[in-house]
Amino acid sequence: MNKVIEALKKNKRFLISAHVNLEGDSIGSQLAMKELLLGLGKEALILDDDVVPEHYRFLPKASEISNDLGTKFEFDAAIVLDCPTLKRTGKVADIITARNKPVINIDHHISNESFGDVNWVDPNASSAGEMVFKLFKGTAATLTKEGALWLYIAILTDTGSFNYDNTSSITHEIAGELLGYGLEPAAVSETVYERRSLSDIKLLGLALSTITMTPSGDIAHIEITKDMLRKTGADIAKSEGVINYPRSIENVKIAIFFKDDLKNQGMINISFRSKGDVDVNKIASAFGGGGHAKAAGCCVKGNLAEVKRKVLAKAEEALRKGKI
Ligand SMILES: [Mn+2]
Repeated sequence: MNKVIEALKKNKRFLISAHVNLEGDSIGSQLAMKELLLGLGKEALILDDDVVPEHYRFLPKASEISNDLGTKFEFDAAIVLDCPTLKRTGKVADIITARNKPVINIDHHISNESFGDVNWVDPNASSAGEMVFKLFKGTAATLTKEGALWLYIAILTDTGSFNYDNTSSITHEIAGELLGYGLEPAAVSETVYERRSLSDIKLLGLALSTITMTPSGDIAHIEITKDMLRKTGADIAKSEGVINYPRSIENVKIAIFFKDDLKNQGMINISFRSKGDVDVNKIASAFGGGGHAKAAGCCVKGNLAEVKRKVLAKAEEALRKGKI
C-alpha cells in the first residue's frame, strides 16, 4: 500500500478504470478513488468499457463514469481497480497499453497476475472498496458522506451483505465506521437490492426452474439463456444474485451459474461459488478465468449443453481430488 501512496503522490493526473460488467465494488471503489485523488489535489478521469447498469445510476456522481474510449485525457498513471488482469478492463486496456504510462494495480482477487508497475493485491480484503478505504486512512484524504456510501456499497455487494466468508471483523469495523458518516443501512440495502421490476422476478422464476443437481448432490447449477431474457424483458445486470439459490441448497459444495454472453455470440459466462473446501478459482482458471477460492468466473466458447458438460466434468474432477 505504501508504494501505491508513493505513486499517488508522485503523479498528478490519473486514469481510473475497472472491469467490464460493472457492479457494486467496481463502481463504488472507482468513485471513491476519484474522491481521494481530488482531495489530494490531483486530477482524475474514470473510464470504463461498460456503462453503469441502470440499477446503480442512483449513486451520486455515477454520471461521472465516462465511456468515451476516444478520450484525449492525458494521464501520468493509470489506476486499475478490482481486476485480476489488465484485459478485464476491456477496451480500456488498449488505451492504457498504447499510452505506455505506469499502471497501479489495486485488487483483492487471488488470481491477480500482478500486471501493474505497482501492485497492491490483498486476497484477504473483502473488496476493492475495503482497500480504497485503507488508502483514505493511509493518505489522510478527507472522506465525505458520498464517499462513505460508495465504499459501503462496494463492501456490501462484494460480501453478499456480509454473508460470504471474505467477511472479517475488519470488514465489519470498516462498515461500522462508514455508517458513522450518517448512512442508513436499511435504506442503502433497499436501494441496492429491492428495486427489481416484475420482469426481473419473472426471469428469476424461469432461472429457478432450471436448477439441477449432479447425482452426488455435490454440485447444483442454474442457467439464464437469451431466450429467457427475451421472454421476460428482464435486465441481465440484475441477475447477479441468482447463483445464491443453487448455493443455498443443503450439502451443495459447488454452485455454478451458466449464462449466455449477450455481447459475444457463442460464448457462455460462468460463475462459481464454493461452500466447502473446493477452490473454484482453480476450476475457473482451467478455462482461462479466475477470481477467489470461493467465488470465481470464466467465459467459455461453445453451445450451452457442450459447455455445461465440460465445466461440470472439471468440477466433478476438482471434487474428487479434494476427497483424496
Ligand atoms: Mn471486487
